[in-house]
Amino acid sequence: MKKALSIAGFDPSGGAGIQADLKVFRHFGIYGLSVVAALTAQNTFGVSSVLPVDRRFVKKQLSVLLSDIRPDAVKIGMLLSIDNAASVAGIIKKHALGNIVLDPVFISSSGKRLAEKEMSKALITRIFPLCTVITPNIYEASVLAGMKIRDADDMQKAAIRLRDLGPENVIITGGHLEKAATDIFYNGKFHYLKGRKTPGEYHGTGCTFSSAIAALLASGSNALHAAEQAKKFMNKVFKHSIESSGTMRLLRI
Ligand code: PXL
Repeated sequence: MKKALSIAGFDPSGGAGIQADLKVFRHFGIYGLSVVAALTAQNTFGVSSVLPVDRRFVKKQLSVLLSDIRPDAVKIGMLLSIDNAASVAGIIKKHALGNIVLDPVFISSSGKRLAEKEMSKALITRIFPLCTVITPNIYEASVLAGMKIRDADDMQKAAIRLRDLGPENVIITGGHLEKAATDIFYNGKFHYLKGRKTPGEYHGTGCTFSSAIAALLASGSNALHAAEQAKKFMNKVFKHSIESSGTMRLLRI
């Protein structure tokens, strides 16, 4: 059985982070491994508090796990501290792991900081060169590329800039641009991942999409095929989301 590892944050609501990733891995028939890099206290209204896991303990979780089990893909989500980004990069290099998917996480939908201030620099210098795929949304891509993104042309420019920083494939998700829910996939050529914008706020969309890509890479898909299948999966889960008492709906995975 193929295996995928999620290195991400803990979300008690199960909509984002490690719990969401494990459900997605299971959906695609992939055995899920996980290393917790941060804790959160949150519900469907938003994130109330965050707590980093000490970098030495993140490193310990990874080195003990990887001395035994080798994942076929790795999804990296909320790391919270720059120290954690450095630890994760070091271990991925040491074990020469492949099929690395980075979902850059800076801020929650409710506005809570989920990363230290200099995280974009740490991700670019440490993690980007290791990545098979990165999956920023419009906001994350604009922070990472250092430019405003107002339309589809800007998305293309940002994708080129980001790929120049090291990742093999860049996907900028367009769900946060008005009207469009088309994602741009760039691997030296542009491809478009079509979706209909589904009304409402959804919890954990970035986590769900990126872990679906990791699962598909683990099962042997190439990056473009993985992205296309992951987008189809997203279009399906949006349709069957779960009502919550908070401001965000939960995805049914
Ligand atoms: O979607 C960003 C995100 C990632 N990881 C965890 C989160 C969130 C947003 O709330 O809680 C653990």
